[in-house]
Amino acid sequence: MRFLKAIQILTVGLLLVQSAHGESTPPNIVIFLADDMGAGDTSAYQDWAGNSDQQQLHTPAMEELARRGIRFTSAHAPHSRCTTTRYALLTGRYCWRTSLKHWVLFGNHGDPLINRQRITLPEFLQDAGYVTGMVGKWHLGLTYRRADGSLAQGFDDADLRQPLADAPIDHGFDFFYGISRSHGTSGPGGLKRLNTPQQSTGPGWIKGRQVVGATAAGKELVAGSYNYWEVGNVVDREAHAFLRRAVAGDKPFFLYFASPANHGPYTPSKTISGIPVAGASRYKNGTPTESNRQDFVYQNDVHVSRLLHYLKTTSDPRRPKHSLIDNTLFIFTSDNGAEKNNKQFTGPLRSNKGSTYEGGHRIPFIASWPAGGVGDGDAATPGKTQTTLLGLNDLYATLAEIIEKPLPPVTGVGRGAEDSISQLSALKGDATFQRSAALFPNDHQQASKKLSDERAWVAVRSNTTPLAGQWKLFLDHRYAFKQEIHPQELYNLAVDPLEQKNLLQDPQAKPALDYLIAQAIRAAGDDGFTRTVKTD
Ligand SMILES: [Ca+2]
Repeated sequence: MRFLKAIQILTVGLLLVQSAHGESTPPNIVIFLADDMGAGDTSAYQDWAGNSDQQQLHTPAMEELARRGIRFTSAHAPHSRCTTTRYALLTGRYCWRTSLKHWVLFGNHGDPLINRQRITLPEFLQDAGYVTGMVGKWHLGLTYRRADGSLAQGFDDADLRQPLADAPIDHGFDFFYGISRSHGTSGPGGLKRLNTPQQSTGPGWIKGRQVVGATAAGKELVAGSYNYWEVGNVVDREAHAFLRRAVAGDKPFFLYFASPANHGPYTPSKTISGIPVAGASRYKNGTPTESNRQDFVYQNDVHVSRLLHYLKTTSDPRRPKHSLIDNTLFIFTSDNGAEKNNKQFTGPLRSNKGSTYEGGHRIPFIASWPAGGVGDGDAATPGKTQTTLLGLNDLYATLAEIIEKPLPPVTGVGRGAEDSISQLSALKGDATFQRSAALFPNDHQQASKKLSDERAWVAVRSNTTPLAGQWKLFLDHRYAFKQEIHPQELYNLAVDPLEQKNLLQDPQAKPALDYLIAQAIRAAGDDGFTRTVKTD
């Protein structure tokens, strides 16, 4: 064992030497974020989910990515819903520290959730010389303008011909082509959402600051400019256009592909760049699924296959003789657990999207970066599986370590990444990596029968308690709102993965309980943070 350890240390040392001698260049980065997709929704996790070939959706591109790289079986969305996870992914900070303690931003306006003074992940990468692009679903709030150019109060008094006053390009993206929130509520044009001068559904496609389909007829968009069944085509087209422009330059690129699929309504495109999608999804045994929903999940696999194909077949202008894929960190993941509460989609977890039980926030997560030692890049051999804890809020610090740039401070103007801990060694396969702070997943549909603030539960999840196990403590909504500790449920996932036996009153579990409470006290508050900060 000691000999193996020595080899590991030597290997890490060699990588650093390579870096110091400039032989490696900052990697390109692709973060592909599926919507509402559980790990059971991809055949890359078939063995983990326990699905038979008759019930497992076949997602060959995701399987290929997993063979090239590494998949995590305990990766977590920081929250169990769309807006909150997207906030935490882009800021490295839990959304329960903001005014939005749970659930999502509603309506076509929604005051922008990301403060302008905050350094987002794409801004951080811009500062490091990256060209940054986003396609797809934003769902973090927009500010429109009225006809006279003044700031609109919301969608009702907005003039869609005026440029947006706050949009993704104000938060670090050089390029944005996407939609305000989920595709079914981002624009009119079908599914009984009529395109009229008074329509209140949404602006449809946004390019930079411009509403693509704006007309002089109030909120009425250009006929046909927004079509639910074409969202896959459009985001795919714009993602590849961004990549082609980026590769023509000399900067590394960061692409955030926030896929509208597979959030309802299920509207698979007929084809994407000639690849059939609608009607084309199959179970692993080859049987057509004949399911609109499965087709829409499969649409994500088609996107991934097209991105992989592009990266494999395009030369890297910064690294002659290599294709782009060698020095691209490609991450596939989802914004929350499976939409449906069904083990076929959630895998062996309790509950689903909208829950602080594992099914709400444990997600598929696959990463590949051959030049950086994240997987071997060989699609012919099995990939690695990693069981350590990871949160999507960790990507910020992980990328900071990769590009060797210090994180922003956790206080003052220009703060950022308060809850982000680098997972680089875990991505490289170190099975002993332990996340130094607990994870704090949030948003619990089981806490109230109706939508109410009582759903803002926060869990404290750690594998590093003084008591062996994988412990998870549930705190009710008063933690997020008032920093008060009111324990509700305690589970040891190592022996109780389905979160069935509440050990809160078990005296033997007290060391774990005390540890998790101490973690929660340290992490509490809107100005709190959980990453390690050097104070000297
Ligand atoms: Ca979602």
